[in-house]
Amino acid sequence: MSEPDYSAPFTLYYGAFSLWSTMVRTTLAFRGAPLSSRPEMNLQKRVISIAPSDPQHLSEEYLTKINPKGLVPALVGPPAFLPGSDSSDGTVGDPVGTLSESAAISYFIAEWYPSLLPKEHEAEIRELMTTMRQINFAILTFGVNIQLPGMFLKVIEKMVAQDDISAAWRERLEAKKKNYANAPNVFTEPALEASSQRASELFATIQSLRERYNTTGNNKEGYIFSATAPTLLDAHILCVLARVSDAGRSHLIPPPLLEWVEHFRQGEVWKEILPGNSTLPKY
Ligand SMILES: N[C@@H](CCC(=O)N[C@@H](CS)C(=O)NCC(=O)O)C(=O)O
Repeated sequence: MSEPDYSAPFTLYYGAFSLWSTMVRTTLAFRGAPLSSRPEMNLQKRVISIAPSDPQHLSEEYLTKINPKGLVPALVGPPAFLPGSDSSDGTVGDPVGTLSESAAISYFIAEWYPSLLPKEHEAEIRELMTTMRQINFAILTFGVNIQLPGMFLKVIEKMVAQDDISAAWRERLEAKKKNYANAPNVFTEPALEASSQRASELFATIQSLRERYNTTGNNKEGYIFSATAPTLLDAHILCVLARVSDAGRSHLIPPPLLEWVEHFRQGEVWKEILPGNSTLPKY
């Protein structure tokens, strides 16, 4: 079999204030050197507004050609690299040429840039990435009185009321509508309690790893497993810490980790990713 074309173009669709997008952008910022057999990934980034006033993620193009789930981030590239996935649970799988989960996108980037997923810590990193994805960060951000699903429902009602929209677009909008309508069953007090508990356990585990590897001897600098080489776990957890702290829930975070994330936020990587510093959307 011939080698794939490593100079082929990829596009990362991301939301400027989307937590899961920010994790992928930080992973890219931490990428290090590519595999010696490959050039830098030929990647362009395109911002997609997910604000109710300008819902580009609900557009026909995005829902029918980019990500049928209507979520950011999404990585689009040559099918030789991104074969697509069928979902067995009745939700929409990734079509050929797309990856639409922040973890899957980050693991894909780590195949290209191996320092993001060092072999000696891979099992630990994968386990903690899975744990992180059992936490509902939207409920930790917006609380149980989240307004966004209701706002999007109104937007979608108007869209589907038009007779002249394509069947494929209508189908995807109806699926989004169902999800937004289900929000009151998801954003509940017990769910907030469970996510707070899980987040605080996750942060305690990260803190104990930082103590175990003690990479710099101070709380502010370095990464979880190394003083100088960040992994994709650092990228994802730093974004989560910033968001949980911005959302007024820093009591869930051990003080040394707060020092770590505050220091990171003063640095160049964060300035480029979130020039206004805050992770919170303004809508
Ligand atoms: N499991 C997905 C979650 C992606 C996600 O929920 N993205 C949010 C922004 S952080 C989104 O696109 N929201 C728009 C909507 O709900 O319609 C991932 O890890 O990438």
